Amino acid sequence: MKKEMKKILVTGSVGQIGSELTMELRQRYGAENVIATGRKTQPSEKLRNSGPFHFIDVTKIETVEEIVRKYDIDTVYHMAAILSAKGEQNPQLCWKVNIDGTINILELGLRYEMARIIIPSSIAVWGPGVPLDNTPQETVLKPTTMYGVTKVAGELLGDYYVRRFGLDVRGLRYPGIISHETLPGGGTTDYAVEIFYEAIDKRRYKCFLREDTMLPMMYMPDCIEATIRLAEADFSKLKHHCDFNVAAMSFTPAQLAAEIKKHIPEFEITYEPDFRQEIADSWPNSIDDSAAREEWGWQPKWDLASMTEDMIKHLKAKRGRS
Ligand code: AKB
Repeated sequence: MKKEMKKILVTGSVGQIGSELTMELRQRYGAENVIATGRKTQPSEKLRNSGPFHFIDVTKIETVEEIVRKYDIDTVYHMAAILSAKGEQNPQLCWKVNIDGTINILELGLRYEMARIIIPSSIAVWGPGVPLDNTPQETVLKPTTMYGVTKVAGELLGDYYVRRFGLDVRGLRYPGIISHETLPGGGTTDYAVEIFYEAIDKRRYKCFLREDTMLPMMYMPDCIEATIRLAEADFSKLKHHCDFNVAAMSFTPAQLAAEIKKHIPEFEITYEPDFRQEIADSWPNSIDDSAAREEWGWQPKWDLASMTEDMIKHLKAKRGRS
């Protein structure tokens, strides 16, 4: 008989999404029931003091298995990944972490008859040939980045484990995630977080994408809500498993800068596109998430205006600025 969701392992818990997801899961399921893990980066005091934390390496199955056995883990939120920009600088590491790490988690899921595994995917699964506006759930997946290649493979692997072994695996395609708690690292959408820090600290920002680069984005509270809502959805109602499109808002750097200017009128933005422009150009402008809305009730709450206001409020308080 399958276990229930009682002991949760979060990989990549020191990262941008993992750090906030862990805190929310601890709130909901009890701090001692959520085991946070990371590879090298030291956790914040807040994270370390809020419940168990261990260092593991997802590419070395024995280091993960030790924690699975120690805590009798039945659920994994597998957040550890190398993102798009870092993946282009080190494609082999990207493959190793994202593919070896994912299959290790899936194998442990089978071995220990886990109740549920959540493996996020990304808008990076798309590439040339895809409709750029309102990109459908079912469409061609031909990414041109190593990160995208690993995310397509991760979705297919997850779906394979569902079909072949009956393992409960779920995943959603994150857009760029914007947050004020932990900085993102190594992504193409990172500009949409950096811009807020620089606007508050220096009143100016040099953007590494062109001003008209439209990308799908989401505010962290919506990201956490989407992830946990999918994890808690009734499995029998899911027609898809590891590849749900989820959308919240889309904007260009120029539109974000204009929104920031409403709160910080002196703010100035300049543009100096680098290698990340090509990555961004291969991703959609906006996505159709009707499958997520129908199958598990996805409904975003934050838009560009409300997210910008909230980001500035929190970051001003954090940086001690008025
Ligand atoms: C990245 O930019 O690589 C990530 C993503 C969209 O998955 N934020």
